[in-house]
Amino acid sequence: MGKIQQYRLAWLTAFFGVILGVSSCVETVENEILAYSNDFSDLNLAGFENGKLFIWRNDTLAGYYHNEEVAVNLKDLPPHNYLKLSIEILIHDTWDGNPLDSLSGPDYWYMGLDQSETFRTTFSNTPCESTYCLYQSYPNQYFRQNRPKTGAIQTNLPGLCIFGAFQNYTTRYRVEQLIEHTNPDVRVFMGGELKQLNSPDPVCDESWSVASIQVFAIQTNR
Ligand SMILES: [Ca+2]
Ligand SMILES: [Ca+2]
Repeated sequence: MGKIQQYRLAWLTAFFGVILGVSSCVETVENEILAYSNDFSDLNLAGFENGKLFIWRNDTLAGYYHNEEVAVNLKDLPPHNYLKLSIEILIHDTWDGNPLDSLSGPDYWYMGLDQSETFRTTFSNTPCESTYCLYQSYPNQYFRQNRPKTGAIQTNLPGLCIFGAFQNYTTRYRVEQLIEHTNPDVRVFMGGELKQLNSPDPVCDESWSVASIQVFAIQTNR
């Protein structure tokens, strides 16, 4: 091999080495498909477990729920190595957030795929003063001390039950999660673990409902 050929070979090796190095390090999205979208406006509960609907302020919602789990089973999703979930939920009435006082909290909300819980947090709808504040974990996982309603997309809604006559007692959130997943079928679940031992009607004291669920199938170059 002549000197020029050796030089060319070395150069080509370096060149393709850089290309391969870049492509193996940087993960880019090749395809993103909205595989499932349900805002319950057409009363569609196909594939649901514990699905139930009610109308609140001219909007059809799934719920309302207390210490319950709701799930939707989806089949034949487009090829993917990630799923992105975007779920809008409404947190009604007197959620208490983080406190470990054995009477009123923590008030957990969680979600996950198949058998795996991927997100667990708490919400608080309580007024927050300098002398008294029940913090929530959202938008982080439990346990973090964020002020009530941190990360909300809407707060000026009345409560559903015990504080149905009062503004600012329902809070709307859009919870988003990007999760590694490849199987064409999936079970998306979410649930509440609420505690209100000093209330004669805990379901009226605090509850939650689902306004919409979107599932995106994402394929990257990996
Ligand atoms: Ca409460
Ligand atoms: Ca509570």
